[in-house]
Amino acid sequence: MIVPSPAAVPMLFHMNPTWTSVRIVQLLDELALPSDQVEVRVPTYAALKHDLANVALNPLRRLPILLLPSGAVVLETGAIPQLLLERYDRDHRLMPSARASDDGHAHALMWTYFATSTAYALSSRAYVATVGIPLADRDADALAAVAADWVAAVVAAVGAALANRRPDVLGAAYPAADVLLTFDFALSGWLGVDRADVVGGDDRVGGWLDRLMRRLSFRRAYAAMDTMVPYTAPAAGGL
Ligand SMILES: N[C@@H](CCC(=O)N[C@@H](CS)C(=O)NCC(=O)O)C(=O)O
Repeated sequence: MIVPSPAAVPMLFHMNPTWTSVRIVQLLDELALPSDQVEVRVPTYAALKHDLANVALNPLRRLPILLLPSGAVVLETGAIPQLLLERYDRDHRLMPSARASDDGHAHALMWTYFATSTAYALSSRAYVATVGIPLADRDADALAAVAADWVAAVVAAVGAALANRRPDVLGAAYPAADVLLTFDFALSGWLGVDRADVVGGDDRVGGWLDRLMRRLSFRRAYAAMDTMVPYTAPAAGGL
């Protein structure tokens, strides 16, 4: 992958809809930026791993990578959305203003990192235990343990937040965190985790997830998963 230097606009490197970088692709869609404001590049796997220009951007050879016009490189799925929201969500459609006197911004920030750390730690555990491993060779006990941890940690927290009817997060008045968190739920479904486990049998969480998966931005960002995802949301409505 040849990286022009300096990039004219921020450049996001993303590869496929089962990778955490897809959260940022969806967030960019939600930000509704003109296409000349942030460019999305899709390298090949070989380029990510072996191309020297790419390895220089992230020696860990992982995505997402955000390359700024200054040449600065921003890594981490938590930091990139925060930066993009600070720069481009100027009318605070997706996340409450940090200057607001209530705690809406703090709450929203906490949930964006809940998605990209707490939830991701579990969804990626399921990914590693599943992807590329034939069904017969998978460690059923390990997968059951991930599903149990997922329900106890993620579904319980989301369920409690929804029950508290926060208007700013997980209620979609400001949907940035909800959008980021959709990835972990969708990935679990894609990995074959039962719908009952993905939402822990909690109808409120199930309804929230269904609404999120009906968002146009979700369908566009995850379009390539249509043929892969066993869990699909109902077709109408919006969050
Ligand atoms: N802590 C990093 C982790 C990034 C990460 O692990 N990305 C995965 C995709 S989900 C990756 O690039 N994997 C490369 C590979 O599997 O070879 C972040 O949150 O951005």
